[in-house]
Amino acid sequence: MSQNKKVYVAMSADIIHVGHINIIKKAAELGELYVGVLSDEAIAEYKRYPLMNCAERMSIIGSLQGVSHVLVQSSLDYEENLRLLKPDYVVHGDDWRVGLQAVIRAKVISILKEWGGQLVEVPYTAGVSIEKLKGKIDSHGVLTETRRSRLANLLKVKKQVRVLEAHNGLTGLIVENTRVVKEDRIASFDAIWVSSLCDSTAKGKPDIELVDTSSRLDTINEIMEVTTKPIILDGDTGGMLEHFVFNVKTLERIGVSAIIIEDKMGLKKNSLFGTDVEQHQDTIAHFSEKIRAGKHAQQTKDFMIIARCESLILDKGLDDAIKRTSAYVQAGADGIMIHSRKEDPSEIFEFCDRFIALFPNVPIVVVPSSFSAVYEEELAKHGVNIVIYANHLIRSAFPAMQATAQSILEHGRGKEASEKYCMSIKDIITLIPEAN
Ligand code: SPV
Ligand code: MG
Repeated sequence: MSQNKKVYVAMSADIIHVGHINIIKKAAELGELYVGVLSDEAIAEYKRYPLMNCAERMSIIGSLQGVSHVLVQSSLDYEENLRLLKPDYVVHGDDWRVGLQAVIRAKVISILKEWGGQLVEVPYTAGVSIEKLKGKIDSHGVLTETRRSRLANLLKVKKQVRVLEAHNGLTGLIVENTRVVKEDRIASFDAIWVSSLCDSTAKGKPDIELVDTSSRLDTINEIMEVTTKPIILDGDTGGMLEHFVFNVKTLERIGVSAIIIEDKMGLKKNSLFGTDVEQHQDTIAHFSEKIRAGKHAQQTKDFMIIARCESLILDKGLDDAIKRTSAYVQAGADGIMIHSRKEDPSEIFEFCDRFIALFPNVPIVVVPSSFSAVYEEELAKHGVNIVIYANHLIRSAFPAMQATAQSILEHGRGKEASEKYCMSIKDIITLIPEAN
């Protein structure tokens, strides 16, 4: 090898296959090899949470022949490590020329140019791809423990976790697989929200805790069959304390990561009705007792019980919201959710600023349905750790389906609806592959 040349390779190294070994061999022939192992956060940003943590992956890479140094690459973007090392060569498989990583590749080439470095591309090793291998692993499903702990793990490595609702297998697949390239990063959803509103609506029922626990568990199981991402369940009021303790154990056993329960009692109505309908808030003492009982019943360390405060929904004011959420944290809540039905997010911001001053390490959840103009970054600035898009898949599906039904009636045939609102027959029959 050429001793005075520096070579840089970045990889996630979560599953090592012969393609990685080829790249490492080629790279080591060019000079002293530095391998940047993607941090857990960087992997979680564009794929799902890694199977092994960063320290474990670094230790595996460090023991491979040809690797001289191992360091962390803390984002998909190579810039930080390239400027640190100023390598003569970066080596990568040629498969990144197209697809989601093409933007990252272009940036690597342009930074290397600054000191005359070069990108060396190794022909893609036919037949192996991490995505394929991961697909094979995922097709066997994900183990209960692994899925259950994923939310707590994500919260350790990500400043903010992005969640979208799913109410059946198909919508679960959309949350699992949708990705968008944004400048030099890839955006995806981190977790799945099983909403009471959407689960009920999909079954043609009102959101009043009418859909019973067995039916909610069926929905969760259907989603679990085809996904690997962590699940946060909308647990409504949590029901009677005596029932809640049983349900916590059931949810843990099947691999749900968190339940959010709201401080209401009596006949629960959807929060977005606000004070237009009669809704009653629970007492601090009783709701705290429910949280305590749930935490006491819990069998695993990673399951989370998150307390949702309805004070702003019920016009009780910020002081009441702070008083209540503080009590819920003292009772053992692993996080709090603050809800609002105002279009303006300023009361949410103010709440978060005050809450963080009291409890800097307790995760805050928000559901920006009414204040939907707010950006995730703005919420992050106010310390919001979990953003839930709580109802968007069902809200977008219903008008599309209704327009299709109306079009068939208006035209007395299906052609117009097919052309205007439907995917092709070929696409729908191949949408779900028969084999992985
Ligand atoms: C749900 O998605 O069912 C929720 C959030 O509880 S909200 O509908 O905004 O109350
Ligand atoms: Mg709900």
